Amino acid sequence: MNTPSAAELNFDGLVGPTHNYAGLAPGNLASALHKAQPSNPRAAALQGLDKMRTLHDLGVPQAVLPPPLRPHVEVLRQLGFTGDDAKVLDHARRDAPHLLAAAGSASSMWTANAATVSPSADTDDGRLHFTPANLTAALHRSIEPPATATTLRELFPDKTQFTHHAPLPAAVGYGDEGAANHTRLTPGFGQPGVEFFVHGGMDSHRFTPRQGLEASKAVARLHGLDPERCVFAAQHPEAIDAGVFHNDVIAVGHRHVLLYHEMAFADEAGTLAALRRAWARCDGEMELCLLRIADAALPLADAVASYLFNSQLVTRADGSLVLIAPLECSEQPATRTVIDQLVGGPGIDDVVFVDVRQSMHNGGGPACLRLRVELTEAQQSAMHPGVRFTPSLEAELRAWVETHYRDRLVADDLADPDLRVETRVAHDALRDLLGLA
Ligand code: SUG
Repeated sequence: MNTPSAAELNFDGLVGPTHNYAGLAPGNLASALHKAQPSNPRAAALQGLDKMRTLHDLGVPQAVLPPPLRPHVEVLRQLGFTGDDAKVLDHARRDAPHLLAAAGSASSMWTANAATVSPSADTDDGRLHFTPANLTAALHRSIEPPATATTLRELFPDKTQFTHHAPLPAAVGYGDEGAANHTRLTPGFGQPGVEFFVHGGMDSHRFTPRQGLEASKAVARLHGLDPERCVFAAQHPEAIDAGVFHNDVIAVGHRHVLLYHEMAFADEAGTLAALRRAWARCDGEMELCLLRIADAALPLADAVASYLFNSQLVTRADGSLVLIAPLECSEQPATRTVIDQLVGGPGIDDVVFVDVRQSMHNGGGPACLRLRVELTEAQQSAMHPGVRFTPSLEAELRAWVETHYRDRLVADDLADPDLRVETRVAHDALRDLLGLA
């Protein structure tokens, strides 16, 4: 149960004004399916704010992470394009549209990939640790870490409370996609828990796994975690080939509950045994609740299409657990049946469906859009207050979106000099609004 001294905040990525569908993401079926369709950045950002408001109204502490400035002209310069910004963007549009798309992606919205976070209850120095993900699997995401690192340092500046590590080296086998492959289970906020790291297995044929075991182990070392309360498990290779590019597409955990699909892990029995052993090292009477969804009940392809496992599991103000599921889950019969059976049973008390379709079309469900940070009361006081989600911040953010966002974007627009100006003005206005210098 909640101890009053600590709370889990969900930091949702604000969708940036260049949100578009470029088909850039390896192993992500939705991204490939929606490639080159027009996007609606304004709707995407408003859907994100709607989701935050839903959680806020449930009594779940909510905050925002601001997006970096895009297009990222510097990466195009690094790749050999020269001239002023307008020329660089136009040359890329003509000669290498895939590079323009990478420079223009708003992919930082999926903050589950921003970093791995270990709360102070788990770390040997009693500080909260952040390691920004290196995101080496694709160019458009590999340019995120420097800005993410800067933002996290800005929001969590107090060195006595927070430790910020550098992203891991960018080498084959060290790919790190952050919290999307990291789940923390705990008998209660503020208490030591189990840190569960999932990496890509070796036998996928269609898609290359994104998360390396060596990367997960390095993060656990950097964060000073107790090895007896860490579990490392490989993803099932068939799942990766079926479009499970991150573990959070096939499993979700919160407090004492882990909801997972039969095909999530290469060695299901071994993984569950390791989780139980690690759980036994945590204090308290609370039993670990492992909710397994069989492939016969929900075939892997349906699980990937509906994104059931990319739901958020959150604790409502009254202590009950709520599944925040994508609207698509209510529309797909097999998923809907599974949810109806889960709700009211052990572990999950209720379900709320949210419409994040603009993000879903790029393979980003509710859980992709948030980074969980468990903070003690002192740490909550030490973080930058301007990003705490409140109804008044929400109103300001809605007005900001309405003012600065387009409602249609296609590939060539990323080279539009007007868009470059619009995104800069929006970026500066947002920093003011959030009280960032
Ligand atoms: O890295 N999509 C992202 C989606 C990330 C979802 N995050 C989690 N599962 N935690 C990705 O695959 C698509 C961009 C494009 O194609 O335009 C993209 O990057």
